[in-house]
Amino acid sequence: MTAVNPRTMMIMTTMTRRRRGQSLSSLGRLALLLCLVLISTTSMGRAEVQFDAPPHIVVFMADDLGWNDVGFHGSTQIPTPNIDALAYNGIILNRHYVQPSCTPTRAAFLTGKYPIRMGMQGGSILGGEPRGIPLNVRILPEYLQGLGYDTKLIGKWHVGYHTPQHTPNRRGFDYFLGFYNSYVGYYDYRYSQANMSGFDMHMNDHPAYGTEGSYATDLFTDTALDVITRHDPMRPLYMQISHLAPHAPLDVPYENVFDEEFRHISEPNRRAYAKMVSKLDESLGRVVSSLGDRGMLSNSIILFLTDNGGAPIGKFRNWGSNWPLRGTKYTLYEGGVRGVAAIWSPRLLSKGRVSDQLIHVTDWLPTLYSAAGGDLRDLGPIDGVNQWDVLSIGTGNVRDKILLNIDEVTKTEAAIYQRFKLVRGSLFKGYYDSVEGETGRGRYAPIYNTTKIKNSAVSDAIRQHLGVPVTQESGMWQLQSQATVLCRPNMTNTHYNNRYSLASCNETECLFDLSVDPCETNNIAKSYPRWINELDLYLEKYGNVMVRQLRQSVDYMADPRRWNYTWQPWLSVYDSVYAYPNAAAAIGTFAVCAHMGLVLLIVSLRAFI
Ligand SMILES: *[C@@H]1O[C@H](CO)[C@@H](O)[C@H](O)[C@H]1NC(C)=O
Ligand SMILES: *[C@@H]1O[C@H](CO)[C@@H](O)[C@H](O)[C@H]1NC(C)=O
Ligand SMILES: *[C@@H]1O[C@H](CO)[C@@H](O)[C@H](O)[C@H]1NC(C)=O
Ligand SMILES: *[C@@H]1O[C@H](CO)[C@@H](O)[C@H](O)[C@H]1NC(C)=O
Ligand SMILES: *[C@@H]1O[C@H](CO)[C@@H](O)[C@H](O)[C@H]1NC(C)=O
Ligand SMILES: [Ca+2]
Repeated sequence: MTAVNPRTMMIMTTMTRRRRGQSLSSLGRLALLLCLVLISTTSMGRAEVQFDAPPHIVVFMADDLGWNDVGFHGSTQIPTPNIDALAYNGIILNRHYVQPSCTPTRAAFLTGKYPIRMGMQGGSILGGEPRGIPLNVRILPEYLQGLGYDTKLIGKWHVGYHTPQHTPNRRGFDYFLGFYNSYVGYYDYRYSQANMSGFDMHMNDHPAYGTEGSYATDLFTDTALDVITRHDPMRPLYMQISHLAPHAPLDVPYENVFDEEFRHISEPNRRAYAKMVSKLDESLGRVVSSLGDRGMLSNSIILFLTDNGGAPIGKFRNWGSNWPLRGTKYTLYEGGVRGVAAIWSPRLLSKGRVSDQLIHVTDWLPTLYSAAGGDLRDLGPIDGVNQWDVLSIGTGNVRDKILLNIDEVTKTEAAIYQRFKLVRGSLFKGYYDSVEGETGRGRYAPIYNTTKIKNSAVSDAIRQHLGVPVTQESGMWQLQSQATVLCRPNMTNTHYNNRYSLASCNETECLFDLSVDPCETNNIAKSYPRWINELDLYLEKYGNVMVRQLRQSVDYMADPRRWNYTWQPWLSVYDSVYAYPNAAAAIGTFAVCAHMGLVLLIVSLRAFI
């Protein structure tokens, strides 16, 4: 944008602040105001929005949900009738890629940028770690507010809270009920990190003392229903329900979950996990019903997705399963990054199908913004692409490449180009690379109860409030079979599980042809040097623009003991290293606006002369 060195900016800002005692945020606001005035006078007569009213957008995000833990991917072990109903009546996004852990996925979702652009490509933010999405990056709810949306975040945030400026209310959400860190206990809402421990549930800027005691999934669902009930249906709503479930710890719900339903699962932890997923499913049903009751469903877009793959082993083990995909959360194998996802909306023209379109989590910013009637040019340079039109129509492709990640600290990287995927490096000597989790098949698995899906709250709501027939049971079987990954797609036996020996990629790079080897068993690097070369160039292009990780050591000033045993912002934005990019941006915006202003002035003066 400007050629000024960011360090110079930093120094300039510091000087300005010292000299005039002027606050950065007011400088930013001034810059923004000037810009708005200029822009509103120069961009009159923009194209009208196509629809009568912008859609309500509900994003339902699960945390660490495994590929194999929804019915529509072929396992009957954990019944998910509401999630399945949404998927079968909408579009199953069967090649939806995310980042391998929480913070990077959420950052990518909210900004439309690959995390490497912001130094967010590494691990998730630890409690007390002073970093977050840089303040100069605008995020999805801010853009939607610009289109008149009411914006609500319920549940997990996890993209920074060290200063008040990094918290949801200052970043485009006009309502927030949830937690800042990577997880909390399901009943006590406490989070612990190193020798620090404290309460982490907040309503807007305040600790939500007194909410503890109800199961987190219920707290978030009840809050969502409350938001829907109070919402004026004439105003567009953006509601993001970022559930804690089914992230570890395995706290089972006390109510509304019946043991008989899970008796076929012999591993007790897996059974606990199944109950947690079941509550998640119930939550979706209640939210969709409530949208129906308020007359909002007929103009809604509902996106269901997980932030990363399940964790069948290791850190934050939740006994999720990514079978038959290889690898777990944290890895760049399919089990880590090919995330469960589905979308439903009456606005989608072609529904009731499985999409193999390549989608990356960065695509949701432009896709939802465009569906909301926004002009994509507002979003500036991003990595996400608008998938709405091809999703809706059901043909075409807008993406044939995805950067899965480059992590310069762990030395892992991966990318997809058409059928091919290149993977380099491993974590913990490949510990997470070959695990999948339970198959959920076999003689103890229950039959797939499609009647239950047809009678689910989601199906009921669609039938009743849209007056349209829902996908029939025969259709469900067909979609389920299409959405089920077979390790060797050309084999016809669906229970085929006799593998090649897994190629080890921790010492050499691996190239896989996902079209015939979605389970990443067979390294074909030696046979396809041209593709290695293509993918290498692609990775190098991003390697060159990568911002080094913002990783910070934990600041013990964040210790909840200092803050009434509650996790909350502990720094002022001036103390924070990452205030500077923001200051630079404010000055940058101001400089550009001043420049534009001058040009306009000159042009108008010329007109007079
Ligand atoms: C917690 O651990 C850190 C680093 O080990 C130490 O500096 C700090 O004093 C400890 N705090 C308490 C209250 O023990
Ligand atoms: C690669 O993985 C194998 C086992 O999967 C392990 O024995 C070996 O030490 C690993 N090598 C490196 C360099 O991590
Ligand atoms: C399937 O679910 C329906 C309704 O939810 C129930 O009545 C029926 O007994 C179930 N079928 C089987 C075989 O479990
Ligand atoms: C498997 O099937 C796909 C199309 O479904 C085809 O393109 C591919 O060549 C087949 N591979 C083998 C090894 O038969
Ligand atoms: C401190 O936390 C307790 C709950 O743990 C709460 O009841 C009390 O109001 C809080 N005090 C302040 C000053 O916020
Ligand atoms: Ca996660």
